[in-house]
Amino acid sequence: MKLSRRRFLGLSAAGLLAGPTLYRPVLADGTRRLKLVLGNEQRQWFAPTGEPVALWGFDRDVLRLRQGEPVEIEVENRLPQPSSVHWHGLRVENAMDGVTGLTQAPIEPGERFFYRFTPQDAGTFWAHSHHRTYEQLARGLYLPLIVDEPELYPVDRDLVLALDDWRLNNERQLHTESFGDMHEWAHGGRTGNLLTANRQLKPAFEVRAGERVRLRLVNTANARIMLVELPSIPTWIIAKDGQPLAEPQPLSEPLVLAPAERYDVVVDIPVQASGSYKIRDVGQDEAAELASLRVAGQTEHRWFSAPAALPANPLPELGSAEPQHRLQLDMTGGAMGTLRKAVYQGETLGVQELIQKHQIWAFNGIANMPEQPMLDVKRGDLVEIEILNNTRWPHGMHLHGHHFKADLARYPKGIWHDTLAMAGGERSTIRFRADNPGSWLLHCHMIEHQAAGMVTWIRVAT
Ligand SMILES: [Cu+2]
Repeated sequence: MKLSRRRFLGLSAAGLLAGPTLYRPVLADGTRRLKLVLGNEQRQWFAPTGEPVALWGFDRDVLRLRQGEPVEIEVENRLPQPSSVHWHGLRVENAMDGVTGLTQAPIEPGERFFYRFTPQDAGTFWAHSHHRTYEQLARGLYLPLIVDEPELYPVDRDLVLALDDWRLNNERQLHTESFGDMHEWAHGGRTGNLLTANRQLKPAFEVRAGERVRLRLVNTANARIMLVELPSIPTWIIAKDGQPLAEPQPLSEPLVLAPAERYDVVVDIPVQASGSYKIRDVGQDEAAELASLRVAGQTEHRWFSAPAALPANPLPELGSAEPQHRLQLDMTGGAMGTLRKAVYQGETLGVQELIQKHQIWAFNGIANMPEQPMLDVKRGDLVEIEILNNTRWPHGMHLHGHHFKADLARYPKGIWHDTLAMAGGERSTIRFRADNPGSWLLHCHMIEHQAAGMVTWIRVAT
């Protein structure tokens, strides 16, 4: 079954969010130019009676790029704080990675920065601030990012679901006094009291009976691990963290979605379907609706076979050879943990002193960014890191600039990650080829944990 581009675009425009990006002119060298503005945003979550909720955001709902097409993205900062943009999961050049203090200086208020890169991989990604992230992400500075495959993947509808939680105060505005709350930083991080999908309350996406729908799930929350329950209809995972599965895998259980993780799934709306299918977070005491698929009408065509695999992205071969580097990363700290002291900015400090400096987690006994990288490698080296979660808390480990494989049985076998959810006490060996030169972060994406110590870096020689 193949749909024409025109039909696809028409359908997806109706389904919101997956419409074509409005590009500015193409430069002579084939580079697309576009602009993103970081600024204030208001959401009418409690209309008609309530005040709009004041957030920060990008000036669009979704960014859509094309695989292999160079882009120049002008980012203008109209916020009262310095900021930056990290292209989460895109294997860009190091200077474009958006990590302040490591790959670039912050973009000051009123200033701009030009990000230039060529997306190598098609798939589902997201862009977000990488400066004072615990505050800026909680205020809303993120944007779903789709890189389209050159050949249209055959579905009737392509929907993004950027899932978030927000903490509002009694006035139903962002709870800003709790940014930097050390108690939360030492526990599970900042979680909210209002869930949204695409910055909307329980949006209902219209679908038709008989349609095949691609859902791109992105967890954009600071720290909430979601357990996403999809409708009980035929469903397959086709990609994780932007990277296709070699074979689509049928899915019948809720999906664990740690902060920054993404899944692309395909669902087939039954031919006899009617009414509404809910998508819920069942990870909390009470299940909460995130969004729904509302059936309106019928398709004329039918899907007779399971979805095909997406074409693989050009990732480096990992092979089965002995790695050039093999090391351990021992995660410690947090509430109910065993951390007694750690090195912070070159000084060994006890727990009370660490807490005074807003630190409470450590990698290999070091809280926060060490002066020297955790690992120095040559370009192309194979690396294995055994990550030991010696804490009582789950974490979501994110490596910049590379994708890796892990050996956790919870995940479909052989898949790629840029972010790995790890339960308390769990261990996993990740394996990757360090083929992207530069300085790259390895950190927990439960952002309060990163801010309170769970971050290190590796350096890949040119
Ligand atoms: Cu963590």
